[in-house]
Amino acid sequence: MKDKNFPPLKNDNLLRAARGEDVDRIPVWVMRQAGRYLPEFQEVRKEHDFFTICRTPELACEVTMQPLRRFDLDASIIFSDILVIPQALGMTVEMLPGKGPHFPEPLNEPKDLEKLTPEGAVNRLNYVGDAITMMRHKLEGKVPLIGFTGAPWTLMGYMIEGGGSKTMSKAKAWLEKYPEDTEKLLNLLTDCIVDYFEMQVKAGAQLLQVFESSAEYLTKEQFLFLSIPYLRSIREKLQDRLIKQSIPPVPMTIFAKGAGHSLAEQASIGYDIISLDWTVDPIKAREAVGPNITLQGNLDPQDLYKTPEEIKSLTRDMVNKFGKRRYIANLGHGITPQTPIESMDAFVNEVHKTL
Ligand code: 1CP
Repeated sequence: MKDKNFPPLKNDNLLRAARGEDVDRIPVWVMRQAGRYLPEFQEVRKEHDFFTICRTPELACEVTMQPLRRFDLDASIIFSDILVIPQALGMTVEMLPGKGPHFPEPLNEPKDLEKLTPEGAVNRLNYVGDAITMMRHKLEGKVPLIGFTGAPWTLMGYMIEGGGSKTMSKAKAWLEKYPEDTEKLLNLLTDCIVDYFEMQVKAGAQLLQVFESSAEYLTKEQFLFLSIPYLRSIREKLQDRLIKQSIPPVPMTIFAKGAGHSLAEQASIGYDIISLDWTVDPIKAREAVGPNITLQGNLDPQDLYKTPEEIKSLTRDMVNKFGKRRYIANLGHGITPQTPIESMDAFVNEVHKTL
């Protein structure tokens, strides 16, 4: 935004690819590029609790910057987590070392919804906006800054399971037992996400990604019923609000892991970019979404355990399949803590050699 006096953008390849314009080189970034595979991230984590890093703009900016110092990336993503929304709604979320997120008091039954505090929730997330604004200045226009959220179904899953789950069985039981309360909760989360995204754009986010990471637990029918309508509504409501305030729209990405069965449907809800997990064939994806959507993805994160030569060859094959227009290179899911640093260099630099 003009009044914040942000430095001009020097590398806008990500935004060009999002708009379907020509690029100087194929833009590449990596989901979870700031994270546990980086020793310097581990150092910061030794000193600070996970959510303290998220809530302290200086620390959030420092870890957001870490991968950009090492690798020739074309985007940064603000350091945070999807679970800051349940926290802002009044739930306690802890990050247990080696185990991941834990909710001591998950949602067990519909009356627990009364404990949620949607009024003013976005104000309790102002620290994310502060980190975004600070990061835009610290980036000095090097690359664009991505903001993000979890999608309603994915957040609902964590709020009911109380943490990660291999089956989402509690959340799926809830869907069957309480269809009306499911709708109520998904709508509540949708409204909160729209407020949150509006705040992120005003703070300086230049692209927004919605993580529907738990789409993989839904059947196609459930995905079309429990995910697509809310994703559509997030985008429509946000764009309406931005237009009313004469704020230019920002490109939006949907990453629905495990929803390769519904690419045409994902392409129909107004998002600029569809991010693919590694199970989806790029050529089939392009056929399904048509020419006017940008695709992002989708190297298998496990491929980064291979030798640099193998990684380069797989990366070239991937880029050749996607083609060079309307394409953003990425992994098919987050980078894992076990990934060797050299693998990131092999991946990122090989993408850039292809154009
Ligand atoms: O660099 C970046 O990409 C920004 C940081 C980022 C993002 C985009 C983090 C930091 N988390 C996320 C999103 C996120 N968080 C998702 C969506 C993306 C995905 O599917 O991977 C999900 C599902 C979460 C929830 C979460 N937070 C998990 C998964 C739990 C599970 O088993 O289901 C975990 C392990 C976390 C913790 C977390 N978030 C981020 C980091 C670096 C970590 C590791 C925590 C630590 O340092 O102890």
